[in-house]
Amino acid sequence: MSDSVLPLKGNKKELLTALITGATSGIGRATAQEFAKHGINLVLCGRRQERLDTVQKDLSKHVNVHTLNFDVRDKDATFKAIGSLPEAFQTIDILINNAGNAHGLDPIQTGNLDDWDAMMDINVKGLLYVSKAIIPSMTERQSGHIINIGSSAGKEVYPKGNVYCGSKHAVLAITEGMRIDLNPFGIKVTAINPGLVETEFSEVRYKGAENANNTYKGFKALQAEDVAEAIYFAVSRPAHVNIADILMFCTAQASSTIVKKDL
Ligand code: NDP
Ligand code: 8X3
Repeated sequence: MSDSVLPLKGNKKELLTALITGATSGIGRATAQEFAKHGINLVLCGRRQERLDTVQKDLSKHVNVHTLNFDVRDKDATFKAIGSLPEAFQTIDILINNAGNAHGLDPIQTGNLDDWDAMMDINVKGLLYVSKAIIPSMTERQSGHIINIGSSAGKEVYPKGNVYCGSKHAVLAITEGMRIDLNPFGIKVTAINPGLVETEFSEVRYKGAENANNTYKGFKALQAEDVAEAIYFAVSRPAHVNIADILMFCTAQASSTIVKKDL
């Protein structure tokens, strides 16, 4: 299926290109797969080159794919990588700011400083660096769509969530700020805020698969593909429609702290 002529401002007729951060795993990788199904060319970003190569190999059968290996915490590396894009990939129509994780789950009084740095540097500052590298070309063209992956943790705070929730509240505030500032340029800005999604997220949070195993037991969590479909829904709306904000849970989840489990 190739319905990649999506309704961005200006009725662009050539194929669209999306840059996805955190495309080596979970929601980012599933979004790359979903976009490839719809004929959207891809710039896939992450730190694990082997995984980038695997996803590229898989999706190159359907669309043009370029990979960028950089750590979003590293300002210079971020600008250098995005500045190095070959001409065919320089026009980014859709930016998916997805790279991010929770690091640790501790009460504030015993929280780990390195974990705090990681969450603020990756989830908040990394998102800003990538956006800063891409937004000028969108304002110049007066066209584009930015989708920031927030979280239900950006809308409510739960025990031991402190800094991760803070980082995701910041993502939501920055998203709303982007929507206001980019309004004169006709650029769409969307927040996608999922609850529990079964990815490698918990392995990172608990620093290893062993400890993470219980997170998704006893209920069917959202799958990365469910979120990817919501993202594609947002990018495929008509030119006059901007999906501002989606909060999505699995059926078993009612809030950050209420999950119906059959254990
Ligand atoms: P995963 O752990 O599966 O994926 C995280 C991705 O982020 C990986 O591709 C990783 O790539 C990338 N990443 C992490 N740190 C960096 C870094 N410093 N520089 C560049 N890339 C980085 O988790 P999810 O797919 O679940 O998470 C994706 C987003 O969704 C995150 O923003 C997360 O906060 C959010 N989210 C997740 C939920 C969940 O329950 N899973 C719920 C709500 C929101 P690599 O290691 O190769 O660099
Ligand atoms: C990830 C979902 O509930 O672990 O953002 O914060 S949660």
